[in-house]
Amino acid sequence: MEKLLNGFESLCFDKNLIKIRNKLISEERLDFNDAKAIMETQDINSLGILSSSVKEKMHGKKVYFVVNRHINPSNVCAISCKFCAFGKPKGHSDAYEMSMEKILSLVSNELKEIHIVGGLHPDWKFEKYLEIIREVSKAAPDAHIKAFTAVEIDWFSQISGKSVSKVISDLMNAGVDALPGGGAEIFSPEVRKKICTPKTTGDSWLEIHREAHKQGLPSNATILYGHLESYDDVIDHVSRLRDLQDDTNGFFAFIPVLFQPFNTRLSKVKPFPFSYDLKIHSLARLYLDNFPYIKAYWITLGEKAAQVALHYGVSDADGTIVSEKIIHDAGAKSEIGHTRDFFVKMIKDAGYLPVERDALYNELKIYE
Ligand code: V47
Repeated sequence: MEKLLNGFESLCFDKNLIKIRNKLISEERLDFNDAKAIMETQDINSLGILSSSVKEKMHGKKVYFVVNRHINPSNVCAISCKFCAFGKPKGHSDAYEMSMEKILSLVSNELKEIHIVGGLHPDWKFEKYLEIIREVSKAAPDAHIKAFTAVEIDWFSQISGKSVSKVISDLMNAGVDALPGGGAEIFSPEVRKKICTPKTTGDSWLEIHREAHKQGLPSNATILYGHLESYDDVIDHVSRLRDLQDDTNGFFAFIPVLFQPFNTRLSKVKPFPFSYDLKIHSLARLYLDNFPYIKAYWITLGEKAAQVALHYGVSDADGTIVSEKIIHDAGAKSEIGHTRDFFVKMIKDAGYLPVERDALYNELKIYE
């Protein structure tokens, strides 16, 4: 926090940020007006000083990454969200279903985290998803499995007739170690209606994570931004997450996911300036004072922008991923995966200390 004490006032030309700096020093929680000031500021450099100071107070120079892999067993999806280019109706020429053999061929014990999500398949039974988890868990006993968004859990509950609580305990018994943060999109019912009806509501998404945390299953949370949302929608989203985290303390990371329009039914959405990405990551770090990690999702941001975001409150660079499909179907320009060495260099070149982690944020190796 030294940077905030020494000379901040002489650099900063936004008096609202000076107020926020004073609150951070006196450890006072930011409120709606502070969040609005962050989203409206023109003083991006000072915002970076604020958010990186808080990040460094929490983690020093450490920035985490994980050797992970994404697996999407099928893109067949019973619903069609306007922002999504991945999901396909059954029988579509681009629809696919992986066999168990194919899924297991993607798994290795070198991986520390296996991230499994996919479409809401109209024919697959809940038992099939449990079987995938059991088999992956057997094939890679040292890897943590982070699988199925709250939207999938809601779907499993509908197709199996089991309660959300039972679905979660069955998944945990099969080998799920954490839930990914996807499906949160934006909680505002008005915007959600425009981009993804008839998906799980924001309230249900939050209740499913509350139940997971109650059962000891940690999770992440995302926001999909850069489409039709207003600043107030963004602030409402992070406020609801902060409230839930106050109750459960079950979230690890918050992940801003930048909307990619290509091949989607929202392709006419105008691009936002890069300052908007930096504001969202900074807001996340400053407002979500109870979230341990803010993640830069390099797949949507692009590698260079993700590196810049390390100076705007980000403490986690996600991971190797190997082969990303959901966002690349919507035109992401980043690579589909990267090596461990890439992250070590990317983090070091930004002036931070790379720390390899597992899915539960245990530190595995510090790259001095
Ligand atoms: O919820 C779909 C997003 C998400 C598009 O928990 C799109 O560690 C941008 O949740 N443009 C899934 N985004 C991704 C996700 C995630 C990613 C990395 C790490 C973690 C984690 C979770 O993908 C969906 C949706 O918001 N998505 N289509 C699109 N066109």
